[in-house]
Amino acid sequence: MVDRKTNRVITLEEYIIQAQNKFPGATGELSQLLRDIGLAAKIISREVNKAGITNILGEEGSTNIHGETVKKLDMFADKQLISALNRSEITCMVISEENDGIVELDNDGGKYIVYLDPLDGSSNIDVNVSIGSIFSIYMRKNPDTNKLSEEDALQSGVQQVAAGYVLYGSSTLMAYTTGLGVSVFTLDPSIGEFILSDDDVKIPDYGTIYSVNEGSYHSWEEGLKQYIKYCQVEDSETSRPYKARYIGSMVADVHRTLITGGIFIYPNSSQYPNGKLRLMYECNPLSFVIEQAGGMAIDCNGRILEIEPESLHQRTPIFIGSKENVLKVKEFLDEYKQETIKA
Ligand code: AHM
Ligand code: MG
Repeated sequence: MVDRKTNRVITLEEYIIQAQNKFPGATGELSQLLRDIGLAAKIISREVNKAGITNILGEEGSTNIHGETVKKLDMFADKQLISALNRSEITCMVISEENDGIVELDNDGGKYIVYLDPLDGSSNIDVNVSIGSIFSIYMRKNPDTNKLSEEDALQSGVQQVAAGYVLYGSSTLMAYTTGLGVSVFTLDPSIGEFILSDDDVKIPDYGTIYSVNEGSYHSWEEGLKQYIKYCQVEDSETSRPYKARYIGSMVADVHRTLITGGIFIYPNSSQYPNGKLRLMYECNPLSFVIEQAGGMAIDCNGRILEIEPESLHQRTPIFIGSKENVLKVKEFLDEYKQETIKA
């Protein structure tokens, strides 16, 4: 996007400073934090792009706290993001998919807490398919106490002050919100800068793509099975059957949903009774972005952002995307829940 006054492109750095200047009392700390994440994203993007040639591909050899095999790039991304956040001494602690418990940073007086999924979709790393980084930023709940605790960090998604993601796809892009709409920046590798590509993205109210791992069909609730059948039935008025698209990287699937509309689902199932995806560093940040773009995100009961978290790494089912699609799946879930209750 080109600045109309100056007729030139706007970089992430410039955009953040311009946004900050609209709030005369702002300390600039959140702006600095977003710039730090932008810097780490560039370094991770460089490494992702040369992964095949530097022999960084493959497994690191250990398993993370969820028992999943850790890839080398996961660890690299985790280290880069944490050290970028440590630089400016604004963040007191980080909670990351790759670390059990809280990671205390050097500045225990910092007022921000950052949740990270450093490299989401890691099963796609070795096959050259899009992956991403996700971040979610909160103010510390008890800034006056000396000791940092999990309690400081356990806040519902509505308390997020900013959230976003970086998608390492055919190009690298960063999308984020501070609660005033969603801005998207694309990395221009020739100058090493994120350039503003859209400063108020809106998700279509209705879309014709559904995105779910259908291999798990037989372990779903009846309501979801019936909804997916509904997506597949022909009906010209609602442009059905829908198309099925599933990348297996939440960031990529949700970004496509943001742009084209439709729905992304990772449900509860007999295999994953509470869903698979993590509330604090996968579902909350992406729900904040989608809601800010005019969409919706729910679990089986209500808004994802209103879930009161009980633990740092808890999981939740998620139904996220265009308003009309999310309301439709909710109708099916509610209808069949009622039937189970009656039976
Ligand atoms: P990860 O954080 O270990 O990469 O796992 C999360 C990923 C999501 O990006 C994606 O939506 C999901 O796992 C895919 O899971 P599945 O292979 O069960 O469909
Ligand atoms: Mg993940």
